[in-house]
Amino acid sequence: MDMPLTLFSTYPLQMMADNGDHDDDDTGIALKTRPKVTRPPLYKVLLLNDDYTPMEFVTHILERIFGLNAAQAVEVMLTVHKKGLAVVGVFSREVAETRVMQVMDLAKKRQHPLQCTMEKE
Ligand code: TYC
Repeated sequence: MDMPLTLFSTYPLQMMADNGDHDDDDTGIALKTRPKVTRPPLYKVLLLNDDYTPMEFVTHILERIFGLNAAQAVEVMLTVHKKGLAVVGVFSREVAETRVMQVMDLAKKRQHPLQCTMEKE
């Protein structure tokens, strides 16, 4: 009987589980093999310092886009200000891309030179 496809939708695991029995060389003997499961890569989102973006704007970004509370946002903003950059979060590729875009869009709208990038962990 055909199984409905949705039963096998197991994202983010990339292969479905099975019973691990595979008669790969047609010997009639089913050997156990480990199903290969891999996790999707994670991406660090980095905020970069500059000399012009107001501290209040960066703090606002960290609260609104990255969900930090006021104290955390000031702390991370000051880390970027002093050290030149900081990791502001680690996300799936899609979420990281969206957050970077949101930061860059808001910075552009307000004409601040703030830079936000992502890199694979
Ligand atoms: N260096 C900026 C200032 O003195 C503040 C700042 C902090 C800018 C963090 C960017 O990612 C940044 N106004």
